[in-house]
Formats: sequence, C-alpha cells, structure tokens
Amino acid sequence: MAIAAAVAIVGCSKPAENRIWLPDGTPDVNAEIVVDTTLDLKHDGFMIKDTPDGRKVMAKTDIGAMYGTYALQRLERTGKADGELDIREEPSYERRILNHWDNLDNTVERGYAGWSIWHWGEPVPVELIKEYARLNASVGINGSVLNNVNATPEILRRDYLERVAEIADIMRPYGVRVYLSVNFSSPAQLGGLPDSDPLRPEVQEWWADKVAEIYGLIPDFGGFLVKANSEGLPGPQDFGRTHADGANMLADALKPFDGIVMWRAFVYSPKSSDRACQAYDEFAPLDGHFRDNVLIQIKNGPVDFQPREPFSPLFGHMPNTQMMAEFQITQEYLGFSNHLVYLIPLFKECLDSDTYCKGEGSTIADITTGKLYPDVYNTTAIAGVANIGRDENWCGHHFAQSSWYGFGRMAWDVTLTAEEIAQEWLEQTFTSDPDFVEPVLDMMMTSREAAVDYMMPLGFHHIFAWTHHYGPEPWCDIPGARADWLPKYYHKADAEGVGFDRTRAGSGNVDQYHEPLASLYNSIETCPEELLLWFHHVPWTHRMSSGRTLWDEICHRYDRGVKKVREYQAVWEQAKPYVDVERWEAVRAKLEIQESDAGWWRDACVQYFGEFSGMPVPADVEQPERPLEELKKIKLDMKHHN
Ligand code: BDP
Repeated sequence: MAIAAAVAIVGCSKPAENRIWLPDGTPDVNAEIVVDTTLDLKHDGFMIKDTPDGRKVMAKTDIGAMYGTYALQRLERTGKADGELDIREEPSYERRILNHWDNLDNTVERGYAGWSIWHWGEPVPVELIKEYARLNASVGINGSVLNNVNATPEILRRDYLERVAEIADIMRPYGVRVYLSVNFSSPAQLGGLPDSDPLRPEVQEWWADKVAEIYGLIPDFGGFLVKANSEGLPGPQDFGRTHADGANMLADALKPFDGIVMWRAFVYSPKSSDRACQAYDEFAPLDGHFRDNVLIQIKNGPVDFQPREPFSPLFGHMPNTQMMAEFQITQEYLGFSNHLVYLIPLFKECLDSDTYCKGEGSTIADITTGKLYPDVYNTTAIAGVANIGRDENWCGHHFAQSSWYGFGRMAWDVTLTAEEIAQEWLEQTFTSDPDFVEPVLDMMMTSREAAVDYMMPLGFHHIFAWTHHYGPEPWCDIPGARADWLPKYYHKADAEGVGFDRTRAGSGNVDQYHEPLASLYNSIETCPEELLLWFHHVPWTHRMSSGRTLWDEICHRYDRGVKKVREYQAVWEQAKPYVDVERWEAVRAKLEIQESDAGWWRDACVQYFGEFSGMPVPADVEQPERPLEELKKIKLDMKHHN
C-alpha cells in the first residue's frame, strides 16, 4: 500500500495538461532584454551575455530578442544557465520552414494527427494558431507553407487569400511567415486563360497580378512552393518548357516583393528503369539556369522519404543553383503516429553526408547553408513536412513532438547533435531526472535504427503496402498499377538473391555520386552494409561482415528490430514513476501497437523472402508467428491508424 501511494504521488510530478515542451505564456527569464539595431547580428540572431550590469539578451530585431529569450529559458529549464554565459547565435538557415500538406477540406495528406489546424471554412482558431506559432518560435521555425504540395488552384482565390492573410497576421508577432503551395495550371483553371504556358505573356501577367494581390494582403508573404510535372500534377513540361522556364516565370513575378520560389525536384516517371536516377537526370542539366530567388527543394533521398536511403546525389551536382533539403517529419513511411521513431538521426545522417563535390568535407549541410558556394546563395532554407494536426497532443504520439521540435532546433543550429536535441526536449517535456532521461534518451536515439531493422534493413526500400505505406506488402502486385509504385520494382527478389542493382553493371546510379563514393558504392565489397540492397542485387549466400550469409543476416536484423521494441516497452515500464498517468498510458498503448507491427513486418518479410532464398529461418532467432497467407489478408483499417 505504502509503495503504491508513493508511486502515485511521484507519478503526478508533471501536470497532465502540459503536453508540450514549452510552459504557457511568454517566457519569463532572468535577464534584461535589449534590442539594439546597431548590433552586428545576421538573420534574427542574438547574444546572451553576463555583463557587469547583469545578464542580457541582446538582438538587433524584436524577433531576434524573442529567440534569445526562448534560448535562455531553455537553458534555465535544463539547468545550463548557472555558469557565466557568453553566447552568440545566428541561424544556420535563413528560412526554417514547415510544409503542411493540408487540404482545403481540412484533411491532411499523410497526416496522422487529425484535421488541419487551419480550420478552412470554419471560424479562424486564433488561439490555436497563436499557440502553434509560439511553439515554432520557441525552436526558431520561421515559415509555414499552409497547404498541400498537391495544390488546388482554389487556394489563390480571393476569399482564401484573405483567410491566409488573417493567419499571417496571427503568426507575424512570432516571426512565422506564410508561404503557399501553388498549382502550375492556376492561370488556366482559375484565371480562365487558354493554358498555363510559362512563356505566354498573358500567363506571366496573370501570375504578376496574382502575386501583387497577395502582397497587397500580406506584405511579408514568403513565396511559393511548387510541385510540377510530378505524380500527375501539371507543369511547364506540359508545354514543352523546362523546370527552369516554369520556376523562373514565378520567380520574376515574386522578385519585386523579395519572394522566393521553392521548386521541388521530386519527379519520376513510370517508364524509367531506375526511379532513383530521375531527379538528377532532369535537374542537373539545368544547373545555373534558375533565377537567384529560386531554390530547388530536394528530398533527402533519391526515392522517397524511406526509413533509410543514401542522400540524393543531386545535392552534389548543382553548384550554380540554390538548393534546400526537404525532410518528412510526418511518419508516412515510419509507422504513422503509432511508432516511436525520433527522426533527427535520419535528418542529420543526410545533412552530415559528404558529397565530395568540392573534395572531402563537402557536406550537404555545407552546401545548403551556403558555406560552400557563398556567391550562389542569396538565401538559405530547409523544409520539413509537418506532423501537426488538431490532436490534443498536436502530433498523434507524444514522442512525435520531438521530431517537430528537433527539426526546428536543427534548422537553427545544424551543428547540434541529434542526442543534444533529444535530451533537451526530454528534459523540458518530461523531467530532467537522470533515472528517466538516460534510458529514455537511449530509446529515442536507437529508435530510427530499430525501425529500419524491423521494416527495411540492409538497404531494402519501398516494400510497403501500395495503398497505405504502413505495413509490409513485399508481394504486392496490382495489375495495371505503375511499376515504380510496387515493392517488387524495388526489392527484385529472385532465386539467386535480392536487391536493386544500381552499379555500373546495373542502372549506373552509383555514377551520380562523386568519387570516392561512386566506386565505394559500386563494389559489393566496399558498399556500406546499411545500403547493400539499395545498390546491389546480392546472392542469398553472400558472406556479410558478421560472418553470416545475407539470408541469415536479414533474419537477424528483423529479429533485432522486434526485440528492440520490446526493450522499449520495458524502458517505458520503468519510466512510469516520472510521467503523468495520461501521457504514460498513451505512450504505453502506442508501444504495444509498435511491437505488434514490428512482428508483422518481420513475419511478413522473413517468410516472403524465404520463399526465394529457399533457406530456413536460422534457429537462433525467433521463428515467425503468423503464417504468410494470413498476413497477406490483412487489410488496414485506416481509421484506426489515422
Ligand atoms: C509521397 C507521398 C505523397 C506526396 C509525395 C510528394 O506518398 O502523398 O504527395 O510524396 O512528396 O511520398 O509530393
């Protein structure tokens, strides 16, 4: 009895209503706030200094002072403000942007946290938007693309623009600017023009007028995000023009107002023999042809936000073009909002990758922050596809908030490690008691690798169910469906082996990378094992560094992933005294789903691929529990998973 009572009291140490990393209200810090326009600080940077007159937060702009105040609050709350402070920070990226894939009917494409927070067609939720902007400000996010990249022309209608202006007014005090995704055929569909050919003067004029109208309503409007000639959306190629023709036309309209165009490089066509090659093939020849207010927005990997991909080779091949990285914070391919997967290690893996484009040490972070090509970059940016909805905990899973938080912190300071970010998030969101932080931090830090293990180890990719991208369907075959949407296109399992041959003997994709990577990836001996099946079709009996055959190693990885999730369940049991009952139970319930899903992945993949390898599941791993035929019948209830 006595023990139970003690646990109950400790269990209440955190008020249940505090569901996020930030306390309510404006930050209340122990310092004087000074805004001095003569200070030499770039892009809303700040200083925190202990002077003979006491501690000061100093900035050149009000927004800089706000960032400095949040930074100091963070230090105070994580016990790092006690010694002498002498801090100077300027953001790594000038534009730190969330991409909301929100539709005007309030659904969110690939959203797993409820309806759109913009409440289109309903009264403007002023307090909710304020809170959203405040959370962004606290981590330095300063831009939101409000609508889906699969944009409808309607967003540019006057009534929607007025609504966007209201949202912009609410977010402005927090330094968050709005941007919009636009549909390339808006001039025809909304403006009634015969077509939307970017070289047609009436089309150019239509965009110029529309942009002027937007800036009349929103003087600090950020610019446009464009998905064109991709997955059926219209674009300049419909008129025999290039991506550069399309992007430049919009850039010219935005230029007088200092607006930018973020033109996505996510393109592929059903006919290509290797989807991983296509963005490079289409965009690299256009290097140097884009206006100076265009950025090419490139997904971290060459295919599509998979649990693990090599970095997109395009990053190393457009030295005369401004580029920005796009990450997916919403877990479309990582268990929706059901799985605990902290994503900053994945994002950092990309940003820290060395492209070798200017010799050793040419990382994607160095390229996209403008460090490597300072004369090319007028502005710098980074984007994350938001995981935010109307759920009371914003993201559908309490731990999914850490990837939103972490995206902002990483965008502000790209040198922070994933671990530093996770720790500060944990300490602010739950407690700084080391008995809680140490094991839970370890769980967060290993969670991405665990997901790779139980979903797609060793370079497997896109073996998801075609319709929902949640569970495994490596067998999936849909007559008439695009080949490059089906798992078999990617895993290519046969009696000899498994994996996509992207070597020089195969699709040649390896040569889109600079040396020494091209040769490193090309050889089965030197290719990192984490990417082996991405670049090679590998015999089942191939000897891995562990001494096991490829087949045995695959089975071990799946097994390891499942067991890791069980460890997380044990960690969370131990964490119970440190977390309020409500959040503890919510995370526990999600871990239970994750454990069951991990087993589903393992059983499905091990048995399916076993039909090709013809080899038994090794005796030292857990044997599959559910027969393959049963797993093939699982039809996902999307309601449960949204
Ligand atoms: C894919 C998503 C799809 C998006 C597309 C994109 O499944 O919903 O529209 O990416 O990024 O991964 O445009």
